[in-house]
Amino acid sequence: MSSRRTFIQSAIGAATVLGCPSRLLGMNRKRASDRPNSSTPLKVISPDLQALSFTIDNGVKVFQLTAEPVKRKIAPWKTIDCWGFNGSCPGPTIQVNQGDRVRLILENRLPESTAIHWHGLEIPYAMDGMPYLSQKPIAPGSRFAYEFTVHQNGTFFYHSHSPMQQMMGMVGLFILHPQQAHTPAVDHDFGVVLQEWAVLPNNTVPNTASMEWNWLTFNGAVSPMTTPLIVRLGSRVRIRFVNIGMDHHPIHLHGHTFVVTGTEAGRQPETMWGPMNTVLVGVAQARDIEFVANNPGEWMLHCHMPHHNMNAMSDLLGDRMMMTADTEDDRALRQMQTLADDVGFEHVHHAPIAAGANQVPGFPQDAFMDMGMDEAVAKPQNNGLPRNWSAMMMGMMSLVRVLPPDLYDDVMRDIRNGYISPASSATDHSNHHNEGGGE
Ligand SMILES: [Cu+2]
Repeated sequence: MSSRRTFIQSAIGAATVLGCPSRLLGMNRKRASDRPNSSTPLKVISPDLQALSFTIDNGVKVFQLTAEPVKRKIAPWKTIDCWGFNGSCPGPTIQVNQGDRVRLILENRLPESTAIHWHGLEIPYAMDGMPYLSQKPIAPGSRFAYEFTVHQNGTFFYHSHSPMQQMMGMVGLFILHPQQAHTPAVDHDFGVVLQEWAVLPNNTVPNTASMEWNWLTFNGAVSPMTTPLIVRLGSRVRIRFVNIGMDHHPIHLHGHTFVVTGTEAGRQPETMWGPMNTVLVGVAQARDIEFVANNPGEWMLHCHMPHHNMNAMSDLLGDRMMMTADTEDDRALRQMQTLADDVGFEHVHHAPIAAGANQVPGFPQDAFMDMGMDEAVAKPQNNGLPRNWSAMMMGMMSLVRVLPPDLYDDVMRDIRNGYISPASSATDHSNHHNEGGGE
């Protein structure tokens, strides 16, 4: 069971020993691409979201979008009542090519009127999706056909222009591919929608009037339920971020340096590509980042706002009060264990604390909170991660798994076959697991 995990860990370790990233890059470059033709743009993968299919009518690509209430499981123990499209929140990802004629037929199954705005698209005014300005509000039960030719390329998005509907989740990626892939060509292309939600404990409906967000999602999931981005060591990777919400999100990638190659208005000239490892994705903005995945490992990708990489544990507490007096190790652990037992997760026993911890003002902060839920979020993309990897994965966060070629091929095969490897029993790398911190 853990043999392959061990193999993955040791292979990553071995590759690290080789050191020099450029050497790794050269070594793997030939095998880095799965692409038949590097001048054809890659389809964008938006983890945890579906792509929207289309039909062709006289050369026009026709998409059907249904605006409707959606139940979205954002965490293993939390499903919210949001609004979205085609049963999904965010809505399914639309991908078309520069120059395409597209028709997007919106059917409104919401209990109120709506319309869709195509954010940043230079299209005829009548297609802009502004109720009372460019069109009549689309009444519940009725439809409206948007039709235009796209002449831009880049990372765009669609959304309801009604603010409260936006905060209920009515957004989706709209990728406009260039006719020829941008150079240098990428080997992996991902899209991620950033959203935030205010959902009180034991509630399911977001409070769209609140300014205090307790759930923050990548593509409609909080970590550790977010699906990792799987990339081959040495490959060139693009990740596209879109932010619709009330906060700006500084998105940080571990272990790599990237450049921002695009904004919500399309490709940036190369002269703008300064090195970064954190990109601020402002409200209503898109940012494309690109990097060479030359550093093997399981790298965090997350918003760096501290409250944005936390989950709302109050939901696990249910109607119990968090007892802040429970700072004694035994009592705190007992309390956390009852929570964990309730939901079937593993309360990790536990990151070490100092003997005199209670004498220190401010204690505890993160102590006692480690809660692993590897089984609850098991999926092929997580195969090979160390035991309790999920314990510190929270909020607006995912992993970029930079895997050596053979291991990359293994995980991709598992994804195709839907194979989930059994959870490993050993804890590895243990950045959180020093002496005294058993399993
Ligand atoms: Cu954030």
